Amino acid sequence: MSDKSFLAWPFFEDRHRVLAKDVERWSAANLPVAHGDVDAACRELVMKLGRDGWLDHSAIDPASPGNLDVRTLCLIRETLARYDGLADFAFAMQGLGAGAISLFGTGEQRLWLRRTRAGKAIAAFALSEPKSGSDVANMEMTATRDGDRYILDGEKTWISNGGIADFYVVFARTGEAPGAKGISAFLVPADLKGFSIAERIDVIAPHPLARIKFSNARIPGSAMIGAPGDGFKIAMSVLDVFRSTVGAAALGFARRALDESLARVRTRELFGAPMSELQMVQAQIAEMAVDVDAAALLVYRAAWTKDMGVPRVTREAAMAKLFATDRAQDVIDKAVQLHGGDGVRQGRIMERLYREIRALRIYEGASEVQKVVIARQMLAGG
Ligand code: COS
Repeated sequence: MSDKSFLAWPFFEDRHRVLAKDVERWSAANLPVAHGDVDAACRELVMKLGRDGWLDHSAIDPASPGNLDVRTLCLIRETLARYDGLADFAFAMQGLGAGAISLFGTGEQRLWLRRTRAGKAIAAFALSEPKSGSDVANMEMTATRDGDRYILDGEKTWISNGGIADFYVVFARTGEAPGAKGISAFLVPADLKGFSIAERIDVIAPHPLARIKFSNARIPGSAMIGAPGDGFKIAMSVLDVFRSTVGAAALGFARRALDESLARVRTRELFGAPMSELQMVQAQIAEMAVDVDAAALLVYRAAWTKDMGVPRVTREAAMAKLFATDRAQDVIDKAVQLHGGDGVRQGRIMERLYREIRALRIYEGASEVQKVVIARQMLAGG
């Protein structure tokens, strides 16, 4: 049983405590799913998460718009990640993919949210390019105005849900100004003529991932999200919400590693006594526990700050993501060590966690980018 004492922290309201119990119960009954065919597994997960109401939290309700509750997003991600990394992925990508529409979409664009929340449409966020990952302002993909339409040309890569998504939120250069101020965001349905999947990408913790291509793909002007030139700020605002939730997923992986380690050291005998009696093992457990609690404090501080209506939580979200993903890597590494040979045995939980945690220090802003963001805000006095 995972430590739940954090739920008593003042960051939460009673509705969060109820939700935490419900999502725990749901996860225990439904997860993990078989990962053999990740496309099929993700489709099934999105369907189930939508059917049972969890995706209602991942995007705003077009019928009664409010704000995304970041504490709720984090609690769900933390719990799903503890049970099944692919379930966390499926939940998170619905939110990230639909994020720009939730925050900035027109009434017509928000109609898509009914389908993402119901698990009937799969969403994707298409920002990175082969030549610009961390340096977003340097993107090359273009959206050229042609009367009342835009023509999309270029490539995006590392696109989660690429290949199974029903629509993509795509960022492209519209040229109002050089750099960050000349980028706009578009809602692009996957059946658009001129859109194709250029390559499916395999990674160490498999999930749907692709390089996608646009060749003379024409979309109506009404597909633009926000105003011309607002794309960079839209992308950053979406990441402001979802970066803390990446920290929450890392926290879920780390908690699982700690739970598994506690169970092991209590029962596994070494030198005539349970491993837990060895002080070197106790030191590992203590360090893991401190990292888990410190990560949780940063994650839920960032989520709470955003939910309190602070418009930009860039620094808090960056700190939460940086620390939680980095420390989770270390917690899991220690847990692998405590599991000995079983820690690296294919198909076992520790081996899975060891693979699943790694990408979180890279996607949605690599650790180095988070450091730049934090340092800039500190130096600017903000
Ligand atoms: N919310 C709203 N506006 C923001 C913002 C935020 N969180 N962050 C920056 N902006 C605004 C800035 O205020 C600035 O506008 P003004 O000139 O009007 O003030 C504009 O956007 C440009 O910002 P900045 O000068 O910081 O841009 P940079 O090109 O220097 O940004 C980093 C650099 C590295 C911080 C940025 O490119 C980044 O976050 N990269 C990582 C991207 C990422 O996460 N990729 C993964 C894709 S998802 S898997």
